[in-house]
Amino acid sequence: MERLPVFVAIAVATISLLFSNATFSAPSKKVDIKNLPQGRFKQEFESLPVLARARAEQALAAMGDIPEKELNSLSVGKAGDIAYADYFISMDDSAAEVLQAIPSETEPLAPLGDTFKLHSKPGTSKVLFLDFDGHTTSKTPWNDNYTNGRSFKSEPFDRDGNPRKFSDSERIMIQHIWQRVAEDFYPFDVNVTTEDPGKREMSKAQRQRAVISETCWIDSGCPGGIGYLNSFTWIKKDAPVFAFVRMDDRNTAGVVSHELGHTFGLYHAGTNSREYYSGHGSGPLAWVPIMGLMYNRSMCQWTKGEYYNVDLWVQDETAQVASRASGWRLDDHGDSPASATFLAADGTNVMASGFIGTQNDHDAFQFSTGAGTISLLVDPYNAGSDLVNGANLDVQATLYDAAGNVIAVNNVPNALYALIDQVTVPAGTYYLEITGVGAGDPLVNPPTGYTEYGSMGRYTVLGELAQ
Ligand SMILES: [Ca+2]
Ligand SMILES: [Ca+2]
Ligand SMILES: [Ca+2]
Ligand SMILES: [Ca+2]
Ligand SMILES: [Zn+2]
Repeated sequence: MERLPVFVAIAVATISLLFSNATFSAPSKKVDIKNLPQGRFKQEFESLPVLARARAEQALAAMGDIPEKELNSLSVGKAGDIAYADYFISMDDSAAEVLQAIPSETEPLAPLGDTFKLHSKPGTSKVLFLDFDGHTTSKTPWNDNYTNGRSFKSEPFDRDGNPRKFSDSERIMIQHIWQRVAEDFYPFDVNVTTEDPGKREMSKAQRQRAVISETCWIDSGCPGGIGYLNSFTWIKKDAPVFAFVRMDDRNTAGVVSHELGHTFGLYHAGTNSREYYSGHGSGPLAWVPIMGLMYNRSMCQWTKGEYYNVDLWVQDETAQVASRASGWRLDDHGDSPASATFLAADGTNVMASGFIGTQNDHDAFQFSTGAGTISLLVDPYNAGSDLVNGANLDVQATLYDAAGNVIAVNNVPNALYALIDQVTVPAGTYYLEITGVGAGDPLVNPPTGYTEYGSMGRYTVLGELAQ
């Protein structure tokens, strides 16, 4: 697996910018398996036995139209298994910022003793297991294709030089990595967990292990992450994805979600000229797709290609994940006043929580108040007033009266939360409707923000009613 040194790649890119603007903006070609371009992938593919070749063809076909530049990071193994090796950093010059290894969060999300008992959908048999305490990989295509069949061991996740013990700050970091990955997969019928389901369970279909460890077992040098295409659906194999990175919790979680994305059959979210889109914007709403170069942006969402200069060949990513996971998480609150969830007041306070699970999900809540001023805050999970912290949901809140008239609408610009603040109302019954929204315009040049497509996730409601 040879890579161009970064400076050569930059020089080549600069030259193509100078001399061939036309090629730069032309749509990229898609992979034609019968007519592969000369190169490593073609060599690997053509040296396969017929059966393995058919398997590889099938796996690629299941992803739809793949851009040809994707072949850079794809390789095909002896049995026709297709692997992604993501050398994120060499693809982009923002590498210097990326090597931040200090956790961005210092507060735990759960008791430290529960760090290895976290579940985003307890009771669901479909599992994404984030494995931090070390793992021995054996009898998988990784062994067949990379270590001549030998088993190999990954050391535990470690940031303090003592791999035998998880310090408090390591536990906090693990919780935040889990929370971010859990948020990315929250709309689907899968349980993101830090608790080991056991060897037998992990070899079943619709179980996927992600090993977070710096132990590198690839001779040709370690990528940021590596994973097998579609391995979420594999039976009798526990072929993990690996995140080899030493970065902060945000970027580590980005690599984990990206590699898990490949196991559901996702390819990269690129542009006409680049395999990985590196995102746009600055501040709390700086955006990048999970399947792009997902480093150093606060908003990191699934996409269906709604951004400027997008490649012609893009997937509807959430539909793809949902189809592999055999489903979405069931909706928690009715979509209209008629099916609204009733909020009982505790004194003058109301509280609720829920999630926006699809683009069409509206969650409706009903409450009664006396005459006076009322306020309602809708806050995405673990997002602060000017922070994103792994949330994908940007919310809009609408207040209706009993007759269905809109009393107030709020969607705070440059932040994810919504606040209906001190609205004066007569006594009566009211409805609060919550939905996911976009921000800015990612389709123009220069692009800003995102569409509502990936705006999904958990929220809490805090209300202050009149007496
Ligand atoms: Ca383990
Ligand atoms: Ca340690
Ligand atoms: Ca919902
Ligand atoms: Ca709903
Ligand atoms: Zn990738």
